[in-house]
Order: sequence, then C-alpha cells, then structure tokens
Amino acid sequence: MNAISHDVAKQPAVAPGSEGSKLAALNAWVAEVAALTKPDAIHWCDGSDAENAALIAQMQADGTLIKLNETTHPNSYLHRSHPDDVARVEHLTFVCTTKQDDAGPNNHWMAPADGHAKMDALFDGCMKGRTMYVIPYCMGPIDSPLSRCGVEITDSPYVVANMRIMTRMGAAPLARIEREGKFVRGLHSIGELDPERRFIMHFPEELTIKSFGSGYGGNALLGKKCHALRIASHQARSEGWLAEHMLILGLENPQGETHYIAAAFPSACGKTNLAMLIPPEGYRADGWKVWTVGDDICWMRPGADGRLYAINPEAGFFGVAPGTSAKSNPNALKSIQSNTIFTNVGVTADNQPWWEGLDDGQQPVTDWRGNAYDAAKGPAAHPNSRFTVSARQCPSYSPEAENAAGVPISAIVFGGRRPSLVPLVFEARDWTHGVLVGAAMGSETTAAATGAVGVMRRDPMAMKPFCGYNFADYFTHWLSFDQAGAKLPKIFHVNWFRKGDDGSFLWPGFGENLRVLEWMIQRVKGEAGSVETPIGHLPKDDEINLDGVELTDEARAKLFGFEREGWQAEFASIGDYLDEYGPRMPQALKDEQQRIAKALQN
Ligand code: OXD
Ligand code: MN
Repeated sequence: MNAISHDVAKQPAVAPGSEGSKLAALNAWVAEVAALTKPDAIHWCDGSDAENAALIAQMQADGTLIKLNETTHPNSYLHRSHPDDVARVEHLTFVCTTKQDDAGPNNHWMAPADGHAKMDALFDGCMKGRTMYVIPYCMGPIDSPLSRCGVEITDSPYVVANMRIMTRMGAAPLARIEREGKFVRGLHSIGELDPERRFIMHFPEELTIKSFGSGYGGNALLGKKCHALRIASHQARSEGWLAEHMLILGLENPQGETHYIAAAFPSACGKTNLAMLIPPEGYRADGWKVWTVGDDICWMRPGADGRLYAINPEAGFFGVAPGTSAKSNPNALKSIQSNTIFTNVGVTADNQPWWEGLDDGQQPVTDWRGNAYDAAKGPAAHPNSRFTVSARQCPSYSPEAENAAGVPISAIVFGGRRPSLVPLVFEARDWTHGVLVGAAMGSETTAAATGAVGVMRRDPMAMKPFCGYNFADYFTHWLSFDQAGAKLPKIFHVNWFRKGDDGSFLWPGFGENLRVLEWMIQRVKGEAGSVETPIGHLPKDDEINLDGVELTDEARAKLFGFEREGWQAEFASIGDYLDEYGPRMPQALKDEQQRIAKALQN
C-alpha cells in the first residue's frame, strides 16, 4: 500500500508539481470538490503500475475485487456490483442545457442551476471516510489533435482501475491538460448505491458531468458514454466533427489494401464481435483480415483531402461477456485471458470466470450475485455482465488505432435488431438519404440499459441514449458535412437479426458478416452492381459471395428481398417520428422521407 497515500496533508488539492502552472483551473476545481465532498484523502492518479497494484491490493482486501484463477487468467479479477446497479439508467440521465429545446425530446432535461443544486446536495459530504481520486485522462491517442482530455474525480477505486484500462490515464494526459488548459470535468461518487439517489447529469455548455449513486461502467466511467458521446457530441457540433456510437474496423483484402468502416449499432447488438471479426476459412486462406480500431466509439473529422478521418477515443474494451465464445468472437476471448476485470459474471469451481454462451464445457458453481448457481433462479452471469481489457491485448488490434491522424473512413454502416421487414443490407443513394437511414434506425432494446428488453424503439444512429443535444440539430449537423470538396463515405444499413417465420435467425452472422462488408467495399470501389429500390440499393443476385453459406428459400427471400407494403408502413412511422421534433427537424430530411414514401406508393 505504499503508492496510495491516505494522508490528506501529504496529498494537497493541487496537481503534483503544478505550483504556478497552467493547472490553476484544475487545482481550483479539485479544491472546490474536496470542500464539497469532504474526503479523508486526495490521491492524484499517475497511471503507474505501482499505483494500480496498490489499488488492486486494497480492493482485494476489502472484497471489491476477487482474484480469479491465476493459472488460467493471470492478473484478472471479478467485481460483483450491487444487484440494483448493473446497467445504464437512461431514465435517470439528464442533459442540462440553458434552453430545454437544445436538449431536445430525445433527452431528459433539467435547468443547469437546478441540476447543479440537486447534484451538489447529493455530493455534500459524500466522500467522508473515503479517498477522493483525481484521474486525468485523454480520450484518443495522446498526441492526436482529434483527442480531448478530461479529469474524473471519483471515490471508487474500481472506477480508477477501469479508467486506467479504458483511457490513456495519468501523467501524460495531465501534461497535455497543462498545455491546453481545457478539459472536461467529471465528478463521480458511488454515494450509497441507492437507486433512489442516483442521477447522471451532463452540463455540455460547461463541459461538465456529475454522476452520483452508481458504480456501473456507463454511469461511472465518465470518459466513456458521458464524455466521449454526450459531452463530445455537443462539442463536436460546434467544432465541426462527429462523436458517434460506432465501432471502427479495417478490412484488408488479399491485395493488401485496407478500407476502414465505421458502424453504429445499439448497445449489445454485436459491435465488439463485428470489430474483431475473423473471416470465414476460405477468405482467410485468400488473405482477408479484419483489423480492430475500436469497438464502441468513433470520433470523426474531415481531413484536408475531404475524407472523414476517425479515431477511437478509448484505449480498452468494456464488452458484454454473455455470448462471447471461441466461436462467436475468438479475438475477444483471447484478449481476456489475462489482465482483465470481469464484472457480474459467474465463477467455476476452479475460480474461472464463466458466462452463458462461453461454451467451454465448464459449469458455473457461483452466480453473479455470489450465490450458489441454480439454473432455476436465473443465469450465472448477468445478461449485461462485462469484461474490461486493454485494446492492446486484442490479437486483431490495429497499429493504426494509435495513429494521431486517424484512419480514413470508406463506409459508414447503420444497423439494429430488426426481426422483420429489413433486409440483410442496402446502400443509401447519397449522403442525405444515408442520414435519413441513420435517423430512422430502429432496434429492439437490450439488457445494456435498465427497462424492458426486446421492445422496438427508434434509436437514430444508435445515439438515442447518448446524443448530448436535440436530435433535430444533430441531423442538421450530419447533413452539413455534404459540402463542395467533401469525399464522404458511402452509407449502408445492415440487419444481422432478421428472423424466419419460426422465430430463428436467418443469417449466420459473426464471421460470415465479412461477405457483406466485402460487397460494401466493392460498391465503394465501383466494382459491384445493385438493384435500385425506393429504400436504396440492394445487392444484385449473387453479388454477395455466398459460397459455403446454406440459406433456405425463405432466408434468401427475406434477406435480399424488398417488401413494398411493409416499407410503406415503416415510412409512415418514420414520418411520424421526424414530426415529433417539430420545426427544428431539417426540411431536407423531411423531404427525403416524403420522396421515398411517395416512391413506395408507385
Ligand atoms: C456500452 C453500451 O456499454 O452501449 O457500450 O451500453
Ligand atoms: Mn456502447
């Protein structure tokens, strides 16, 4: 325990070595927070191995972390969260803008003064008896102009350990903050983990986040959803870039050419699996490869050549464990054999982490709550149980993920869980149509957020829970990228989740999704044809390589067909959805919806 000082006198509220430096604003804020929260000690995180080891030891001693089997999973730990604190809480998440309309119907809103008053009352004295950790972090490669820094203050050492994996954290970001003077302020306390005293508030105009009462990833690791999506999307709008809920992958063909694809899917819809895809055997033999740049968040900005360049602001993966197996995602499974924090998974008799769908022939003996496993009482792992691991441990991690300039994006993909109507893939006619395709995205809800699972809802660009401002303005911002000289990516929509009449999935998914990505890149290069329909371009017969994939006639018809009547109803519903945003909704998007609705009548 030598690296963590619990002596306030030895750990003043100023950043180490910062006397008289440009860190005055940071130091003043830390002092202000300490005065409000009244911690016993303040610790400035440097991100070092020694600091991490001391925190892990402390958390093992107090039961926050449980060591897993050192032989099979070296340096890996299990955390069991409070059973009422296992997912994001969208109903308790607020965007506090001066004008309510700026937050839009897509967000819960509170006036900033009310939001601060509510949160500060909760934070008052909440760190008594606890250590307050100050975590300087950088979202994105430390030397990238696309990256942005933040500081999270928290009383949770579990948050510190996770932030160390998920962001570039410690001394280097502190030095960048000192240079730039600008940073996002994130204040977090687990409070009493009381769902009645839990709020996640964002003040985008002040680059500030206040989160109280939850230790769950998306609510507590403030660099992730709160900063890199809600605050960043707001900031990106005024600075001319995009902060998106998208994976980024590089698709390398046998000629050694790599095209980068950014893809938005709602939470727990397979972004991690797609980002780490292993090509089917024949493709692998031919030399196809998928490189992982990111699995959840993408920041994109137009470069001097007019193309969009993207970085992954994160440094790790906070992936959904259930369903991850040697078959579904071998790269993820290899990544999490060591140095991993597992949250809310089950455990085997020899202390290995276990979850439904792991399919390793083992059996759990303890469930995610720490009780003896009893199949009749529910799954061993919580459906939203997670692993936190450094991206560098992923066998397919792209060296380009560290490129300060980002990677050029050739295609943007939108997708959701659509059991009916929506075909396997279609391409938008142009950028405006593509923005409508993203805006109209729908999906069944998943366990990543509290609430009912399997309910269809509109989730534009998979940003429903994450857009830090009015969706109408967000779509206007997206449309604004279509300027003279812009070389924008092509936009596609995919649906890996189409079901047959018997309720089974029609498309094998996982590695086979490469076949669809291949067609997209052929389209980008002008090498594949298409069938034009009112909803966009569908692949021409046999232009998607289906060698070795067995599809029934029903599957072929539903995956590659166009159901005019169903789409007429869908477009009427899309029109109603756009109207919910009133006059702020860009006319260009409404015109596009009208144009397609009309074409569907013919
Ligand atoms: C996530 C989510 O954790 O989207 O990535 O919920
Ligand atoms: Mn996500």
